[in-house]
Amino acid sequence: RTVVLKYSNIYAFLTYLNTTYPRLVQLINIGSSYEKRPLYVLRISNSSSAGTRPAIWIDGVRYYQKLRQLPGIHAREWISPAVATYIIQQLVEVPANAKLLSNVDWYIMPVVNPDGYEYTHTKDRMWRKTRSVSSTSSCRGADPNRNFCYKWGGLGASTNPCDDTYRGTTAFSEPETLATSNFIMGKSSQIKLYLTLHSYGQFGLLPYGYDVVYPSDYNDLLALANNAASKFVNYRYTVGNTTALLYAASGGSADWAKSIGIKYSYTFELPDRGTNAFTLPASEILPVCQDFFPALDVFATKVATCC
Ligand code: 0X9
Ligand code: ZN
Repeated sequence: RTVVLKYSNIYAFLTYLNTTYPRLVQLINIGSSYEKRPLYVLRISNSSSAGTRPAIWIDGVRYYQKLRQLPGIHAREWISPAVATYIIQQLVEVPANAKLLSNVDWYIMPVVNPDGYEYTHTKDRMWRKTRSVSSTSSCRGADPNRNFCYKWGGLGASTNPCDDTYRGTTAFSEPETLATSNFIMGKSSQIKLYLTLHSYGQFGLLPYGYDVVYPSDYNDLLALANNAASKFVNYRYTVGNTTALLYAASGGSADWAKSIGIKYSYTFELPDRGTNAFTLPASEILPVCQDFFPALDVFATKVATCC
């Protein structure tokens, strides 16, 4: 049975983990959204050197006893917080997954855009952006994935506050992207892999996405992504350069993560391929999560010694 959760239920789950597994998890408040909801990152580490080991960042997933749908950076993409939360639950509560914790720390932020998430539950299921108020328009919100500072304001980002891909007034105008970037910057020597979960399309997307540009170590990123994607059984993903596979879109979080020196930076567009699009049936949530999870072993193994 799938239950649609309010953001308060997410706090409840993260708080529950924080009190139940104090030696394994640390709940970190990294700031507040425009509407003053707290922004949370969960650190998962079994090591006394937590905070100094190689680490993996993931944004966008959620699972709690029974799996429930939650959104990530784009409010309507409910499967991404679902997968992020599932990952949290598996890493923290399933002893068989302990090997995933043996060499790396994990930083997981299930909901980057809680205001938009709440809005998709209460007012408009298809809302995508943040909920900030504009001084020049009655339209609200900016696209968080056009609001990061790397190549901000270039191709594929709108200057119109009423558009779904509105870039915002400035880079990091949105408190959600600013807080997220500040936190990651503070851990940038530790974080070796940045993974942002979106939907839909079933793509593993590699930098860059602002234009058809390939980083010099593209083949390293491609080899790891292909290795990870080879673990998927029921949902096949197409892997390649973001712009070549999708479209150019500047100010994206994965481009920014790559630009600050995080070697492995990926955007995964979770299922489906468009049949149900953003409204993936609840019956597919758990299969999508279970299919995705084995890829993390590939990432963790690489990150432990990569760079
Ligand atoms: O347009 C986006 O932000 C992403 N697709 S979505 O349908 N989930 O909105 C793709 C982002 C890929 N990254 C860049 N193009 N920079
Ligand atoms: Zn998205």
